Amino acid sequence: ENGYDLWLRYKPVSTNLRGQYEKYFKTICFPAATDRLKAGRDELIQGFGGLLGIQPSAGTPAQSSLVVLTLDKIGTLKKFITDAEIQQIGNEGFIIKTISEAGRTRLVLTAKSDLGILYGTFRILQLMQTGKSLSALNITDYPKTMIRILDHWDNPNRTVERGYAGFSIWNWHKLPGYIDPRYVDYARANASIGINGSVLNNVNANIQMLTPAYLEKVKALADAFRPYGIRVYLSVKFDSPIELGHLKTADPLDPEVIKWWNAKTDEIYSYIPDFGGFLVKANSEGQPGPQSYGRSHADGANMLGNALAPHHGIVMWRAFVYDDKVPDDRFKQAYNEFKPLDGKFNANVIIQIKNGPIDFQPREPFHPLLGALPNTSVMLELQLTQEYLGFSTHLVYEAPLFKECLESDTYTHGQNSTVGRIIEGKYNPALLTGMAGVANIGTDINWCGHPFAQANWYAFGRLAWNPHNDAASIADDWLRMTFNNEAAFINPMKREMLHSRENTVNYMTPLGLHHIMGASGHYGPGPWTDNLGRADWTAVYYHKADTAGIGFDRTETGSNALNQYAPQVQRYFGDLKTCPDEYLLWFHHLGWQYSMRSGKTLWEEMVHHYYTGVDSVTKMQQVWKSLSPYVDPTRFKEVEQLMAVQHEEAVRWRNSCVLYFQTFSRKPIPAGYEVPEHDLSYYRNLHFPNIPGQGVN
Ligand code: BDP
Repeated sequence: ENGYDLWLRYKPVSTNLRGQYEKYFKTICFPAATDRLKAGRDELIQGFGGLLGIQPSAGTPAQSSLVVLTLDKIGTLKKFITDAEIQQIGNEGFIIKTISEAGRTRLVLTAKSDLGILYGTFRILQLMQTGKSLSALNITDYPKTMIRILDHWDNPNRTVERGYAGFSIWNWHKLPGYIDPRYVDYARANASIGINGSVLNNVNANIQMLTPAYLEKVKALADAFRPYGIRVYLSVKFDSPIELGHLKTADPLDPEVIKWWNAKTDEIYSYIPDFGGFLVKANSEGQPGPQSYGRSHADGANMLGNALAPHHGIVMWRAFVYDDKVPDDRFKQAYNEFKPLDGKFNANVIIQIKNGPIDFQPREPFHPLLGALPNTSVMLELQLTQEYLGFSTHLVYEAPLFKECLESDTYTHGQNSTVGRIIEGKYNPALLTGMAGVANIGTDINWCGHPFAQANWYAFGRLAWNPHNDAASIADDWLRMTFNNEAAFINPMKREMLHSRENTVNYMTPLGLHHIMGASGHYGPGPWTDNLGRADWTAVYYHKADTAGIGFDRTETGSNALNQYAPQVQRYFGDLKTCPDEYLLWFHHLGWQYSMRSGKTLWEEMVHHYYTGVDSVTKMQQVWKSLSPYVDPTRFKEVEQLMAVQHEEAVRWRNSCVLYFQTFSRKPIPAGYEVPEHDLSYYRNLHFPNIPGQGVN
């Protein structure tokens, strides 16, 4: 095993359920007149072959013990399906039932669309892979969001911004002539978790992607993905009319510019009739945008929206904007720019908002724009690639991080108006909904660099499908499908996965510290970073440590960023009596002697978290060692080695941060904790050339 098969391994079923499964799949009725149905049937056949070692024969609906038909073809079996169920599943959902009639038991999978059938086939396989009984199924399921998409930050030269799993899987040079089988496996994996879109290129976009030669290549990928229900999208550079079209301006209100985008968009659709649309990073980190021409985000987004509307395409316009010319807390800038534009965006424009206000930190409070744009379509942007979570050497299961955001109560629509409900479009059904994950995929044989990083791709899909799924059951399914169904393996490893994100917060950024990573490539610790192109890229801007204390005061006495939240949230984070320890230094600047809930001083508590973080990695290593009987040798060894690297890096984070902050606290490391091996200058002087995944900052 090398991890290539992801969670679609289809290894032989060894439990006593085997007999039950076989009964259902001896004769199946699954006519496949379209590519999408064929994809579903092929997957089932492959799955039955691997799981059960059987090749089912084809039968009529009456003869078959598994019947897979869209609702319009289901005939007399329709009597088992209620109108309410049909209503509920929408266009992408499905119904799976175990039906007993005249002494016979059969499985029926039905849906309105071929895509619904495809999703249902993957569900049947998942049930078998995770050891579930099929004898009394009554499943009605459908995606709770519309756009479930991976954002690849891949460049045309195959480097990947913040990519830690090798190079881009898109081999632009060999496209369109050569279709790597990997593209199809990519699409299968995505379809298996309900992902229905893929942005192929980096948000820091290269205009090359819009040239005819590249559109041919994009078309080839779109054709490969189509059977799996994956639409392709492109990131576009706002100044393309100048750089590619040789116009004098890219002003979104200029008639020539409008004409250029309309023609370019029509051209794209002449290659790819179901092209999804554009993703745009504008007026952020040096990218051009409408503000460069005195126009607003809405002017820019709507101009592109108008070009796409006749083709039913959409614009995903990013809210990740900040500018060092604005002399204010970076936390506040996105809200300040977008809040006044609520309701001004076209119906096919959706605002893509990161989970937190700064940038995918190990822990962030939810973004204040979430819930603040009731008349605008919004989607959540999560980062699967571990830019700030130890790259692909640290085992960090991100679902608890995603859930923390999704379950945050924004109070913008009364109590319990959680981010998850906002993302589902509960409060304004007319709007588009969605979730984007910045992909962690590359050319590494196991796709994601770390065998456990696959779980983040998997969990993202499951949460985009249903934000109310829970992190533990997703981990459970993933472990069973990716490794085995042994309780003695699943239970301890699931516990480690569920703790892994908090462990990492502890050894990187406890108590609400944020953005204190190394300057070059965001690798390792760099709390001392104080001299970069702009203040809001440094660490000292965020931790504000001095001999009096530490933390970013975002209350009324400080930047008052808290003011952007609903009053209940303001009070919760603003009042030291209620602000959880986890968010303390996000919102408060406190003295080193500040007395924590635990009775420790702030300094002691911080030291405690850093040491606990490292200890928990040691414990995770021990647990993994004890599980060797349950894991194939290749993957066992790989994870073992990566955990050793993680441990070493966790120690470096701990020692660097504790020694650095000690220069301000001027307090000893409390007794009982191991003394750091080196002094601060040693850690400050470490250099790591050729860090993977370099980006714009
Ligand atoms: C940050 C990355 C940078 C990206 C930027 C973005 O450091 O490389 O370009 O986000 O989201 O996380 O645009």
